[in-house]
Amino acid sequence: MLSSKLLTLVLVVQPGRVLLGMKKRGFGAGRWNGFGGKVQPGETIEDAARRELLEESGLTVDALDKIGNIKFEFVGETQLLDVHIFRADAYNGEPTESDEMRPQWFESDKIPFSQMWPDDHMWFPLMLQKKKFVGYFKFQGHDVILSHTLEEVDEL
Ligand code: 8OG
Repeated sequence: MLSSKLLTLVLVVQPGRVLLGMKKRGFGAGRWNGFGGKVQPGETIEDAARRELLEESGLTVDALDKIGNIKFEFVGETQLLDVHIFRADAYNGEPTESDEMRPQWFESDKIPFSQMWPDDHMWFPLMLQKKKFVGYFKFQGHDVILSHTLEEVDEL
């Protein structure tokens, strides 16, 4: 039986561009990603998403839209990562480098998928079109997807 760990991920989107951060250390280091991390005890998932966004990018947001949920299995590991993905279309503050992330804007048609988690190119187009989705990805190591499901849903 696999246990699961709750994680958040926030994509800040502006017309024609997306804010990503280069992960400087830890899990996913060397990859561009949205901002997020583990949900702490006593926190709601959305509170955690806001806290991690602020800690990693220096930004606050008014509205966060739930956009996706992906579960990740890593062969040989007993914990599923249950990642709750949010999109924000407006933000306050200036993107600021943190210990963990170096933020940078990317044009929506120049997203650096070759330097991102290998599942991202499959669901980023849905996220950019504001379509909601659920998925499951089974990884061998951090680079190889052995199998996956991904489907659009009306509600999360
Ligand atoms: O706290 P930590 O930095 O370890 O959290 C991991 C972050 O990485 C969290 O925001 C969730 C996110 N993440 C995964 N897997 C994947 C993935 O395959 N693609 C993307 N874009 N993000 C992921 O854990």
